[in-house]
Amino acid sequence: MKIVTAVAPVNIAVIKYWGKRDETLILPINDSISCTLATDFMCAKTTIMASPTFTDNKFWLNNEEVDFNNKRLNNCLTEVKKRASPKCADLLNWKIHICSENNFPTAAGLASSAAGYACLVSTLAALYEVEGDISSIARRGSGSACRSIHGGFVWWQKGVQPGGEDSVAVQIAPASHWPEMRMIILVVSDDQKKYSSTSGMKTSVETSELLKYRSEMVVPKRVKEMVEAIKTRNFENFARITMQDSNQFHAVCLDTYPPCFYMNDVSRSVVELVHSYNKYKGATKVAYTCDAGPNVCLYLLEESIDEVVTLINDVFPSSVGPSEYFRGLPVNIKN
Ligand code: 2P0
Repeated sequence: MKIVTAVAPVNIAVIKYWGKRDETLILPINDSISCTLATDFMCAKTTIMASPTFTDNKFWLNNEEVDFNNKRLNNCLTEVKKRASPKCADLLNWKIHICSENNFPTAAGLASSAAGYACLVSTLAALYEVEGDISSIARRGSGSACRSIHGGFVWWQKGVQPGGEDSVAVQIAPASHWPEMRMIILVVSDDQKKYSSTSGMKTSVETSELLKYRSEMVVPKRVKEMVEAIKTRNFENFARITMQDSNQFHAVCLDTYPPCFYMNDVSRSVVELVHSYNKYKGATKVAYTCDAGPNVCLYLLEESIDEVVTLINDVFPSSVGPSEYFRGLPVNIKN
């Protein structure tokens, strides 16, 4: 028998992925950019055991057995097996038991599927000794998962090939390139989100004219500016583009018919607080970004951490959300 374990962290996009041009291959309509968190906080951990004595494939997620007959899981497994090392020929015929867990709320808009599938594919790749880039395999599990394969600042290039061979994630720079960069995750609610990202973005593609404009006219320019801001460590530009892109993503959600509401009053008051703080400082010191849920991620530099954490804790009493997170544990970026 053979046992392998891997961990993969969450990533938080600063240029959002929203919309597919191919639902089966999970090919996006635009490029996206994110930062991957350090692994010790908000990560998925997966252990896989393969044995010639197992009679069935089995999968446990957060200590509950779930159906192995899941399309995305099986797509990932098939793709990994295609690239298995010749040394693993026997192993390919053995059944596997997968055990995966997240150390943060699942499906609360905290990129749990990104960490989950990145971790699943990394563990499968270790099991079958796959070499080379595995981001295009993780993409088949969940689009955003391809970005969690790398640490630091990561760019998912949408690619042009119909089969998706060039729809891969690449590292723009490791975390050490900008060691002062930090995130604060504000868990406004750990409830499961109302509409899944998968169905929300499908409806957006079908109904939102703003999304078409965004993917064709806005994102390509923004991606270039963001890569430049990261390469030159220009926080002012990094923060402005991050906030503008979050706002446009939520505008697309509102332009979707019927609309998807992800942010709530608490998220919006964090947004207002960030703008007031930046105005008071006379410079852009903090950026907010919200995904498909009400939680807010702040990007800021180490020099601002103490003041911003104090401010958040003063303005939002711990009763607003699970205090351990809401009090704003600064998170490092993974190398
Ligand atoms: C992102 N999100 O770039 C954006 C921002 C949510 C809002 O990637 O259908 O869970 O599995 O490919 O990866 C959520 O999308 O969707 C997402 P699927 P996924 O982080």
